[in-house]
Amino acid sequence: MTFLIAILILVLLVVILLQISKVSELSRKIRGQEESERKANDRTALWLVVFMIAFLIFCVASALYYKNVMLGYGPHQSASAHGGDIDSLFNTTLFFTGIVFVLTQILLFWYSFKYRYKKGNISTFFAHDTSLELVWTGIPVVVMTFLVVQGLLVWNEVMPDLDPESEFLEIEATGYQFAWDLRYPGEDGALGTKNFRKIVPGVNSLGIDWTDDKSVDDIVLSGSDEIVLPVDTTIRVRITSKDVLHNFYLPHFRVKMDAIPGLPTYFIFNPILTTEEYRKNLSEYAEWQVPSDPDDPESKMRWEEFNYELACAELCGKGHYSMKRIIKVVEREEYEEWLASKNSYYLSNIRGTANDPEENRNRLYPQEIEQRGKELTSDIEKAVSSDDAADKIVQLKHVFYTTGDASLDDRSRYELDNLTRLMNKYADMRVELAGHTDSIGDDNMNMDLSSRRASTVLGYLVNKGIDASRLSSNGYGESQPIDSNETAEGRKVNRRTELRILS
Ligand SMILES: [Cu+2]
Repeated sequence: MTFLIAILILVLLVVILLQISKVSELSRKIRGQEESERKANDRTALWLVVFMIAFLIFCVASALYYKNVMLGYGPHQSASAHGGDIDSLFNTTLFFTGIVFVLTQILLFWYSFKYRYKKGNISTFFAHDTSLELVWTGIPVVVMTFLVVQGLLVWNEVMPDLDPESEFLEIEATGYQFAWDLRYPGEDGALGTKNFRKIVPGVNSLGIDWTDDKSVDDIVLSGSDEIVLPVDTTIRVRITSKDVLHNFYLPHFRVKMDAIPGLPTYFIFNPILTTEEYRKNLSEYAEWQVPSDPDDPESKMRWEEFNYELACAELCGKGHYSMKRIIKVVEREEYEEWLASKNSYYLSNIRGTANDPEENRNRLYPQEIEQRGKELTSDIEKAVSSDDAADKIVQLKHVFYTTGDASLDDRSRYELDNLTRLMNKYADMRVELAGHTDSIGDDNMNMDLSSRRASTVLGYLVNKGIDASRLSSNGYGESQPIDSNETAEGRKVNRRTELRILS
């Protein structure tokens, strides 16, 4: 029995020894793992610091590398009067946010390094610190207030209420999928009123009210025309949209505004650099002194091909990109010339058509009177200088009578006043006034009517002080048609008053 107990004790001792050696072997293993984990932690922490340094260097270096393609730096100085203030506002914001950015990155990575796992380290716990709260609330409040006030000052430069009496050019931009309609005021400097109820697709797509005198000389640029603007001029852009949200963005002038259906917006800017001047600035930079077409070394330099751009800065649909337009800023005189070369939309597309409002039909606009004066002057000058008898006949295209009667329509006055002026200019000119009718009606009655009409014109001229001895009048009735009497148009041409220069 004693022997048995001794053997059992021995076996148990062996088991204990074996277990002890196992435990020490296991603890040796664990100790090694801990060591390697510690090393891995140290390595990661160090790499984080290395990454931080590389990342900050990359941020600064890439900003410096791309400086010259960013607006506000290098060649892309602002082309508008207020743009410099926007650029410096961006710089001020960049300064403050830059400090915060660099500091937070350094702290983030440095703390990851410093407070990596170390045996025996215990985190400190604190629930509240009033002075810290004050610091991280107070500093942003002060900085934000400063930035907001600066921003408001700049905003007021772009959105002032202009005195309607002051000198400025107002144009209107209407966005739609996918283009802009640009409307310029004509000589009167004022845009006519609009009403969406007056929109007629293809005819009056802007809904301009043609009965408003201000709209008569308005110019509407067609889709691909350059938008020409005068330099050193306050320009107010009225911005609207016909369908979805668009955005009128002139990056080089630092202006950008949403075009909202039903809610007209605007901005004001003053271009200070013409396209030519801007190109000249660009030409001083090496990256602009390369051919504009990389495949063609003979092509123009990049700076020569530069143009200001209008872009739609709202993702308004799949044709969004095609809303890009070229803006050309020129000297005042060149702008005036360009504007004068553009025709009034109303006078060239609406006037005299079925779309011309009823109340405009019996009116004559100053532009038309001027145009008619020019026409008659050149017709008479041609007749005077020509030796051909056929050229001696000038049609008085804008002399009208009441139907079937010889009394003058009120609108004839302008043509006859022009004729009076020309009769005074060519003081020895003797003329015959000839009345003609179409073939409708009785021959004798037509003869009588045409002769009465011619003598009405003669009477008008005598009344205006032209010596009666220089004038004669004759009625030719329907005897000398110049067009077919079978059609209404032909008859209209045949009913006419002519001037024949006798000497
Ligand atoms: Cu758009």
